[in-house]
Amino acid sequence: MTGREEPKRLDDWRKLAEREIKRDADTLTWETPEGINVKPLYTEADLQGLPHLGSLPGLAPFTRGPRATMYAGRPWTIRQYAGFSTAEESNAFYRRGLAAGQQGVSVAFDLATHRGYDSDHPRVEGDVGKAGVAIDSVEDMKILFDGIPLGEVSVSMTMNGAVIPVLAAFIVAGEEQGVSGAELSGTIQNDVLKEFMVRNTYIYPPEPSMRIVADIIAYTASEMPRFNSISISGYHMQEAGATLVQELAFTLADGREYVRAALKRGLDVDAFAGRLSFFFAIGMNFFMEAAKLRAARLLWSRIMEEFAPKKASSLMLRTHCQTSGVSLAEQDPYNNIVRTAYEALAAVLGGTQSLHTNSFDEAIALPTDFSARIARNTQLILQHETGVTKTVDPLAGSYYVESLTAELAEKAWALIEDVEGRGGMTAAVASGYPKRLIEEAATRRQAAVDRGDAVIVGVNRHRLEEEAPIDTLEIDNTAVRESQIARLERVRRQRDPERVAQTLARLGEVARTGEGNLLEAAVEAARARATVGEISDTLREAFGDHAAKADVVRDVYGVAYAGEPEYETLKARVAGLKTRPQGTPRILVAKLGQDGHDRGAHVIASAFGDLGFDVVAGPLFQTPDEAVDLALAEKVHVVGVSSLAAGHKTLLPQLVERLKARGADDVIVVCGGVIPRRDYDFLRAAGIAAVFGPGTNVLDAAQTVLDLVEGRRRN
Ligand code: 3CP
Repeated sequence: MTGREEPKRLDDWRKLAEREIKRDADTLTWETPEGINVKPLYTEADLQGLPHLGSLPGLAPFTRGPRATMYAGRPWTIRQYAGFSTAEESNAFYRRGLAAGQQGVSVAFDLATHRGYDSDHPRVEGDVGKAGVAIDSVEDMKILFDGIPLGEVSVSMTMNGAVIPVLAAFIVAGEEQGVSGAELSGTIQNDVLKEFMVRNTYIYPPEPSMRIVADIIAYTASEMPRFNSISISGYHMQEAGATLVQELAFTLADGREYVRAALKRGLDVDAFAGRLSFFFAIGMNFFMEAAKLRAARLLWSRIMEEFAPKKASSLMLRTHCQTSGVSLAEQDPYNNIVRTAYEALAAVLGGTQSLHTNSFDEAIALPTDFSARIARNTQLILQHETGVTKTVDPLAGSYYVESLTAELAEKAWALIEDVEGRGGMTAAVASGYPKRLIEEAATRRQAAVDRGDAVIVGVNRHRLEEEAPIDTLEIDNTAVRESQIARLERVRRQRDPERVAQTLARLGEVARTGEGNLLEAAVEAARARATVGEISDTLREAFGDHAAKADVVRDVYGVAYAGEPEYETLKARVAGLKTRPQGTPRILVAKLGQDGHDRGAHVIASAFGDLGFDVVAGPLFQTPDEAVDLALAEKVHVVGVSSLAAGHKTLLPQLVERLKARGADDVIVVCGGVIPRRDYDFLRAAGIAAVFGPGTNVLDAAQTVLDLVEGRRRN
């Protein structure tokens, strides 16, 4: 078919299509959450005038991939993100993974480490060793990589808040393994802007946090040429509910901001740009995800052109991808294997450099050896059995995928420019703008799932009558904490206290004066065996702590439901309580411990608010005592705790106990989030009135809470 004949032939097609479906063919157009109208048919005509066509892989603007031969020359790195419990246990897990075909290591740290607390700190009692491995000092880091040659295996570390002490400990662990900084290869996440937006493992306010990023870029550029200084991450944005356009735009806008920060520090663009790396989520919108990676490379090279680099590699976007955690369901969990496989294929067709595939039990717990094996094998099978590695960018030229690439690029560029108009990403983040857009998208998505407009098999369609339990991994965090504390005490006993004090004093001076490099000073402190907590506290003294404000979006969930009988009935019930003795039901939506995943809490706060509840959105990182203080001050009927980082068994019973101790046992406590079924009885016995696991319909949860408040349902 030639372009000239097409209009008439297209007309014929439309007539035929409308005869087939007996309605207007335009009704088949799907409007995605990105606001892209996906048509049922793309043709050659859709390629007309697309500006990005005709490029080649390995050559700017790299739309078709950063390497000339891509996977035909070398497949992507199978890099599974893992870490739990102690350094010994995580080390054994990595070694088993590497022996079984994994190609790179990716460390998950526990939340205590993320937030710069040693394992013996009272604020982190529920967090040690839970959502990742506990690292307190170089001694832990050495154990973590024992028997893993750091000169050969590249190591990625997801660390942002406590990035200075953790990277310093890694560098020293390398040194003591006989591997110099120049030989170390790997990546540090070091992307703080998205922490303020979605992930929340920040420690310091934005300005000193940006200095930390720039100091790390400067240090690695001169001392660690094989090391990627940053992993500019959209992953957590999509996990928090962002559309793909938002994920793309905000990530690239963050990248632009980091380049500016490094330039401001006096670096030459070509000295560091080639070692900036990226990280995206890959969700279930298959073709759009592949197109997103192509659009990302195209736009990044456009952004980098502004800084006039001389090296072509400075324009190149290289990325890690992870299949989407939020797309996985607790219900009928083996479906998650299938979801992950499709997502992995989309990442590969989009041209990722490195990939993590989630384990099917991710929505419930940490992976077991069994689920980790399936996740790893999903990639090995793609690499060895499917033939997808043999041809570079096999989707190129597809009418649909090229159109999507162009449309995503265009929409994301408009949002990038919008951010630019607001003074760049640091200013936009400070104003809460991107966070608000993401939360609105998340709430809209939740309403679509609850209404059944967005189908999730096994959750809101084809749900099983009865779920068979699966084996999940449980961490005894009391044991982990005790063993960490024992090692910490040993480290403190054996080190030279004077040297520790001197190196920490020097670090404090570098932080306060702005003279010198923070990482360089922290490496000295780490060599002296200063701990992660001590190094972080030294920086806290100079920079202060950041506290985010909890804003809740309104009129998004309710708008999606307006007029629906179920929603209106519930709303009327809530309104009816206003005139009854207890008045409008008041709920505190609380986050306990160092768990910063707040999408669920915000969606609940927003939806309950629209239903007419009085909602108090609690701050992040509360201790049970602090949550009780707030609950009593605000005179709430209900405390709803959102828990996504496995601290529930420690922190929730404490909360109930403290309420009782303060004579407030009439306050109803409910919880939701990533809570395995096997813990439900434990929590109920501890006084939790209702547990809402993953995949709970928000209206069902609201109804249960209302029943509890009205006394129709007993605790
Ligand atoms: C690659 N190479 C090639 C070819 N392809 N050489 C010849 N022919 C080819 N076709 C070379 C590269 O130039 C490079 O060498 C080496 O092979 C490795 O390739 P790579 O593409 O750089 O791959 P890798 O080392 O795996 O690095 C991938 C990136 C890195 C760049 C993306 O940043 C990375 O590994 N990121 C991972 C981030 C991560 O794991 N994050 C986990 C987040 P040279 O280096 O010599 O050039 S987990 C968060 C989960 C949620 C949460 O936060 O809790």
